[in-house]
Amino acid sequence: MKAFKRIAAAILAITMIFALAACGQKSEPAPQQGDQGSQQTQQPAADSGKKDLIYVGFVQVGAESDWRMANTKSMQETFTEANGFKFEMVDAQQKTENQIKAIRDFIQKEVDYIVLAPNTEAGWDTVLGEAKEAGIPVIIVDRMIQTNDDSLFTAWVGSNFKQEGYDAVDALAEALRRKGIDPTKEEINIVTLQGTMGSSAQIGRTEGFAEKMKEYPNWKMLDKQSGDFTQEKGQEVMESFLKSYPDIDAVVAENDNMAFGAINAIKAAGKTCGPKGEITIVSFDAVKAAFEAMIAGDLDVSVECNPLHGPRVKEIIEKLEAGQPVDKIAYVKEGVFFAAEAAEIMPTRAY
Ligand code: GYE
Repeated sequence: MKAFKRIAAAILAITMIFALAACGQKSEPAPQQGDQGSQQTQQPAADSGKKDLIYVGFVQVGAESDWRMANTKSMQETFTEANGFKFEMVDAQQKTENQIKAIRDFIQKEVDYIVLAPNTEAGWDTVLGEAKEAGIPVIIVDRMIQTNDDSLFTAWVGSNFKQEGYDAVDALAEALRRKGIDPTKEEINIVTLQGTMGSSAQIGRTEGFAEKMKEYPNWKMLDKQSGDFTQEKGQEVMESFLKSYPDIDAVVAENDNMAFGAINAIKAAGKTCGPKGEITIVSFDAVKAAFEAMIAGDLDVSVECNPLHGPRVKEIIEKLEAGQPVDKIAYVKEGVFFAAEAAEIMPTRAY
């Protein structure tokens, strides 16, 4: 499709030159269309005034968290004109229906690639079918979609959220140990602040944690509720948990921002948290502000989730442009960071 579009554009350009010449007008330097229909789709002609930009439409979830802001920045800094791209982003404000509309708009605009960070997993088949019909490759980043038809997307790059859930169990056990609490013996009462319900990050982290937590029959999950990945809602949910459960030992916050809300709620309730506090907090993402919260002694540990997908998607697009195969599914490697090491590691963090 892409090659076809470019060949058509080249033919059109040549036709226009002849038309102009036929009209007896002074011929300007031809407006180059880059490859002039050849298979080498990347390089514009040396004398071309304007590069042959690759048009990328990015459908973003929203601006709900530090992670998301870092993700947006990574995309914006990667898909620049200087790098050969025309880039447009839609902030869907955490609404899947806004994302579906944005995809339809990008199809209308005939973008070369659609990059989708799906808000929730379900309900993509129809609209991605429309993108496929239009010949526009869809690259999925961050969260995943549920579909029985793998041909609806070209590639996906993101995190193994279930693994992150497993890691959070190990992280909580270790954080307790570091406080002198034996995680295998004492009763540990836990509450979870869940992310956006139905999003891969929520599903994977909740399921992974629940599954691995079975290794500790002495741990009890008192309650789980969604804080929609925002600090504000995380704080609200934590406030209500603190009212309902007087003996919370640990909080699992499915992202750092909800942990920040939980810290506010805990302090407002006259309780303490962090490595020296009564309540142990485990969160996900490991954004810079989480390191600050660990250094401040409020947060025990954060399980990393890497948002820097811009360069990864660029590499996928470049391979596709060159006709090379790409991995259908690519997971990003991630670590776990504890408060005790936060001050040392913080300067090395990119987000
Ligand atoms: O953990 C959270 C963000 O999907 C991995 O979304 C992403 C999650 C991330 O709002 O902070």
